[in-house]
Amino acid sequence: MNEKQRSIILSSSSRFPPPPGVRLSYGTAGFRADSLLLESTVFRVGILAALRSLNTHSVIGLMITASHNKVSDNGIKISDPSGGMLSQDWEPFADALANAPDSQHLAQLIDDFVKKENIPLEEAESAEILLGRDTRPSGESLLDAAKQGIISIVGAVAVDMGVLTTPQLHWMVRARNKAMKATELDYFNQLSSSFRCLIDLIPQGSAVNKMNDNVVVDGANGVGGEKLEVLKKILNGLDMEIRNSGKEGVLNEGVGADYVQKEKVAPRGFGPADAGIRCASLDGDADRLVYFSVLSNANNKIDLVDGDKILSLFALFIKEQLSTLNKNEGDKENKCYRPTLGVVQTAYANGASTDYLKQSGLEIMFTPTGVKYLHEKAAEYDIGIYFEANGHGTILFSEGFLHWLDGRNSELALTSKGSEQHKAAMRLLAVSKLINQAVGDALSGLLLVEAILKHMGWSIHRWNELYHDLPSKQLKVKVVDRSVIVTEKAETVVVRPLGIQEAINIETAKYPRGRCFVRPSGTEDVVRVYAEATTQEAADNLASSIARLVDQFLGFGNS
Ligand code: 16G
Ligand code: MG
Repeated sequence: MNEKQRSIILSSSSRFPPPPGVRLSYGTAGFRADSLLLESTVFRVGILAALRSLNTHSVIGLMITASHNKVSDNGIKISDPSGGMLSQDWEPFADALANAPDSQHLAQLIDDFVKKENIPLEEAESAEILLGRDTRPSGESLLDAAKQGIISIVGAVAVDMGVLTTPQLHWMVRARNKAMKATELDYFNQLSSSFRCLIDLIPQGSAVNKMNDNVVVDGANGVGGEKLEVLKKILNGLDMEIRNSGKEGVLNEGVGADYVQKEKVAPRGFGPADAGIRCASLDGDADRLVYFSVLSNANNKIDLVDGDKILSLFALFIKEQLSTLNKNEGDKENKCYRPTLGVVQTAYANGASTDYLKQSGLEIMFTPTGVKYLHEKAAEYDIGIYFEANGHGTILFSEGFLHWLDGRNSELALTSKGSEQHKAAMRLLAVSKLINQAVGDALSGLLLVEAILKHMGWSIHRWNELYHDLPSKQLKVKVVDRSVIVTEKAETVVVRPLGIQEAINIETAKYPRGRCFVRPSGTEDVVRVYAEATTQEAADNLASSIARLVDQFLGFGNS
């Protein structure tokens, strides 16, 4: 790099020294820590985003958020040109940048990387980075640090998009790079018009009653609740009440999708008076969605309808529309395109959901935890549906299939307008516009669930009855060094330390339908344990005994 560029980096980075003695790592979905530790990291990620933009000749996104974590935490997620997560090849560079001890080392790292990747620095190229943040109070100053990082690369421009959900920012980055309309209003308009289209296509006589019409949403006291209030104003055809929209309570405190899914209790603001009503919960940056219904007689207990069941509902609907579309087409090659349809889950998927999906004739693949893995796998299909049990997921449509579908839809509009086949084509097209193609999105997911339930005439109970979850339990174990655990086969088998998997197998075999796995967290300094069995007591016992094993093998010995 030339002297001018070098001296800008040296002088601007000296204003953002790294906190002494702290090592931050890129993790599963970006950097996350106490907000007071993050200025330097966010500044440096600003530099990385500018370089990535130069390298890809595309718009990049930076989102300041710590998702479902506590309000005093914050973090930064990076959106690649496709709207997906940062390419994994760049993660080591992100790690190295964040941990460079001083400005000189930082400048050297950048210089080396620019040379290695042939990044067109100082070649009059321009770079553009869209910035978003959630509602955390630390967001504004961190956003400023990101801007300073971005503009310390010559030719790079930072565009502040304001307070957004994470999926909104990813959607905008994708739209910008496809030269599509990309404002927040465009996002809302696309969601509301495709939702309306699905509602207008509901078969006459679907059994909809008043109870089924109403949904109550927990906004986690975060950005999702705020945005839903805006969306609600332009939505037509959905009776929605929003609670925990952030005007009073604390972000993620006793509220939100992560809390509801992990604790299996109703969030604050919900109680026995809501028994029987369809309820949904978003996480702090609105990229996760779960449903639940409050039980009338127990203290805040709920029936949880998690990401696995959302996945099952989506898969069922898509499969039904595809088979209607291809009905009676026999061997007519050009008319009957049989798209590949695949479902992607992680080891956290409840075994009952996997059994159900298999019985429904769907192809299921497993990947490690983390959206970047699921998304990549789902993109291998014409229609790939992925979900984590925690409620993060979406449906991806391949360009090739959408192109064919568009053509088929126009043809059907001419030859058999309003036929079942034509409606199925229109529904699939509407789903592809409603559901976020960049990343899992609680707002668009919610609208799709609502549209499908109305289409089926189903209550939340009918939906929940698709299958019965096997009782499960999750625990976390504090260890000296979680990286000692190495897993394979989508995190279902531990290959290091030696011997631990054999011990897990022996323990698990004691429980009918027992299933158990351990994995190092990608976001916290812990090892996570998941156990499943036929009764809650058995799942609890299995999880506890495996947690003890983990502790024996690599803990502090303090079980
Ligand atoms: C991050 C991931 C989420 C995953 C979670 C696991 C993204 C956008 N988010 O929040 O998908 O389930 O990490 O956390 O990839 P853990 O590694 O601490 O269990
Ligand atoms: Mg989130």
